[in-house]
Amino acid sequence: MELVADKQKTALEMLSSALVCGEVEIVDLTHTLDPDFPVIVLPPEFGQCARFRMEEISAYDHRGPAWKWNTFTCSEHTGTHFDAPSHWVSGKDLPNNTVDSIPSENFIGPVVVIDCSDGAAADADFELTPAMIENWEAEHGRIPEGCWVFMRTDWGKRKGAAYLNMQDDGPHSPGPTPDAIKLLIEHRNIRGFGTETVGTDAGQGMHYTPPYPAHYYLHGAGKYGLQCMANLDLLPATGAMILCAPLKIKNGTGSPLRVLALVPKGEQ
Ligand code: 23J
Ligand code: MN
Repeated sequence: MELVADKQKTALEMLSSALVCGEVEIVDLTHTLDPDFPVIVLPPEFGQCARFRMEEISAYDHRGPAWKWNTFTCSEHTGTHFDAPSHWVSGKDLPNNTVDSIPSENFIGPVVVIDCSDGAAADADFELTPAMIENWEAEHGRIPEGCWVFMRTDWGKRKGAAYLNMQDDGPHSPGPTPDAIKLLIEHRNIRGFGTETVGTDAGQGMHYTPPYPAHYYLHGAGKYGLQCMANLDLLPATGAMILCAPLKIKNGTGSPLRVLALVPKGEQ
């Protein structure tokens, strides 16, 4: 009698079993869309970002006896959201620079997390620098090409006015220096950069050269941004993957979305 060899499991079958048995866990990195969640506030001469709003169409009543539904409105850049290259002037002429045209393989991939939470707790204007990235790499290895890089600040745990941290001279929240973002793009060729703060840039990011350097360099290089994320403290420094598919808005510069991380058990 012929022996039937055990069929080798495909990568997807292995992932499926890992999810079923809890070997790989799902961590939600998304804030709830809520009218109270802060949006970026720009200097008054500029157009402003709309908060999330919801209006009831019917709720099992005379407007619709057996159904409930709502209409919501918001900016492309409200809540936990994705930034496409067309969001910034530096990326305006790139091919596939809008949320509906970005090739979808970019919406799933590995992520590394640089923990800046101690620095951000001590200084609201904490800067992620090239030296910090190199120190991180000395401990965790080189940032792989095509990887998402998340800057953990625990800013997602802030409530109310402490989130934007608006002062007389504008908002104060941590972010990367121009050189740090250039290092990640030019020498590591990352796929995108994600933060827990209201932008990929620091609150005072308009004072760098160029202003808002994360937006300027990332989108000019065809890279993506994720902002207003939550729960980055539940991710390992390396070894997680994210799913981050924006809504398919025609010519959209960004979109609110659900960001999910796949994390090996016991690594959070
Ligand atoms: C417009 C202008 C400046 C910034 C932003 C938007 C964002 O942070 C955003 O949501 O992309 S810094
Ligand atoms: Mn944005």
